[in-house]
Amino acid sequence: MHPPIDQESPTDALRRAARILRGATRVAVLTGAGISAESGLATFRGAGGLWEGHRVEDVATPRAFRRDPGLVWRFYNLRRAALAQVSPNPGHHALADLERRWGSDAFALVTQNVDGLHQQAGSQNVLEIHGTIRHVRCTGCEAITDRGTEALADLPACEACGQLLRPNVVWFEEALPEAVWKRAEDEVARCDCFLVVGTSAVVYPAAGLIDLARMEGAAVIEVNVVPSQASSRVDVLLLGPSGTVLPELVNALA
Ligand code: BJW
Repeated sequence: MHPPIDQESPTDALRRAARILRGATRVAVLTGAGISAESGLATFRGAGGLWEGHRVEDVATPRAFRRDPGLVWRFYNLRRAALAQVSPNPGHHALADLERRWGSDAFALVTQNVDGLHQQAGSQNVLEIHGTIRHVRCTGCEAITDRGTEALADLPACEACGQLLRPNVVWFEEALPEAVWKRAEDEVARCDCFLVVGTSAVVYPAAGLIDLARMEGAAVIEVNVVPSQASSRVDVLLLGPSGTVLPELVNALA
């Protein structure tokens, strides 16, 4: 558990985090929308977030898609277009550096993000537990196709069967992709150090990985610009933008 924030300087917290990380044999990471904020992608919650001006239930549930697929596709097409304009930031690159240091067999990156920026930064062992907006899935034949960031129709149709396509992401009330989720749980349960970056930790089951890591004896390091729902149950809280803090953490390992 981290000491009260006012009792430890940011430098001491960084040193302590580096010491923990250096001693770890296996490392797992959980990222959320905050890590992509410095690339120019909006987070979900809070001022200026993606949900501002949208009710979550209007754009991120299967019911919403059945009710008004045009509205849901407008929301996702805007985000796909934004993706074509952005690139990974130093936070993404720092995590790719960590994977190279530990090796992909001992390092796993579990992400709630659907933007693909970790892979673009060079991360290899990436588990996308909420899917990816670069892929579409047919509501008829279930075929999954990689459409990258190409512009799609307002109501895109499957080339094979003509049925309506949907973004291949996990909406509220939907199950996470089983095999990917199982691997994420395995990696987190086996790690000695769990790094939690840029997530409000309010969405389950992803947020439950923090408790799993703690239960299995891993040390938890959090990076966020403000304390999150997870902060009271982590060992070190590094307050600051991940695009600055993660490169500092990598440097502190040397
Ligand atoms: C920075 C920064 C910088 C900013 N540097 N930091 C147990 C308890 C309670 C509820 C449930 C439960 N189990 C299941 C539920 C229900 C539900 C749920 O969790 N609800 C809660 C909200 C109450 N979960 C589900 O429905 C899940 N499915 C499921 O459990 O299936 C079983 C089931 C079946 C049938 C019925 C019920 C259950 C599915 C969840 C799917 C979530 N999908 C979304 C959309 C994905 C597609 C898309 O992108 O459009 O995933 S919702 C959205 O939230 C998205 C994100 O991945 C997810 C998490 O958000 P994230 O990443 O944390 O972003 P923010 O914006 O919240 O936070 C950003 C953070 O960054 C902030 O802290 C900032 O401070 C920080 N930050 N700049 C560092 N520069």
